[in-house]
Amino acid sequence: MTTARSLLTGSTPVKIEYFPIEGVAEQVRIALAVANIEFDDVLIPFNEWAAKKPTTKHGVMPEMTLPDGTVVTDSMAMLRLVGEADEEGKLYPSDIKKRLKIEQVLGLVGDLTRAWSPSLYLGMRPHLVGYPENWAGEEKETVVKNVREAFMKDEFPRFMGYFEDLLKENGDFLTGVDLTIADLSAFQQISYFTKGVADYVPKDCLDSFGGIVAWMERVKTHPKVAAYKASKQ
Ligand SMILES: N[C@@H](CCC(=O)N[C@@H](CS)C(=O)NCC(=O)O)C(=O)O
Repeated sequence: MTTARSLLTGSTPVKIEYFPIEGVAEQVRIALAVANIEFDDVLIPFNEWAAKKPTTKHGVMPEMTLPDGTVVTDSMAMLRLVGEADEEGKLYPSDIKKRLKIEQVLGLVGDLTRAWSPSLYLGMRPHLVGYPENWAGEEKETVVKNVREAFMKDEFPRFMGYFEDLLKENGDFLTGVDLTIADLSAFQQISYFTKGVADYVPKDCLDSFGGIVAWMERVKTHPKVAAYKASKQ
């Protein structure tokens, strides 16, 4: 039987190609580090993307190339594969009850990402939501402000409330005592809001969610996560 670990390890390291940002690839990079799988972290500069895009399977990154040459697309598929390969069996345990909890959290993270999407696209890719590609000026500023402030007032606290409930119910991490791929995925999306990179999303937006702040600290100080982060500095 082919195991996830045998797919991800071989004579050459697995390769992950993505932009030189955290984005959707960081959860996979951290999972690889936690699962103790050597990988080649290939950073593609933004100015090389136009030439590379047509060579990718679905016109997007990340792409993962397994030691046997198989190309894998989609960060969530990668995350599950790497989780399954964890030598300690904790990142994505085979126990179906544990997996069901993890899947529900991954779905919730997907819902949060989707709820944030209009705010993101209005700012970055306005032509995809009905505005000119070069949209700029006062009108853009006002629309982006209104949409993002509405998100921060209603949707953000609603979602953070669900994550706080999960922590109350499950303890140290979102699905129980162990760090799983659910924590890595949620951590990546939630920490984005604290980076000060999106206008009208204040860096201190999590201050009133003490349970989440404490959980984020536990994720960051998990020995393998901390070792990975330190290795990148
Ligand atoms: N579902 C995919 C989405 C990948 C995706 O949308 N990648 C974006 C960057 S986060 C991309 O490659 N954008 C460049 C483009 O669309 O040309 C995943 O999670 O891997």
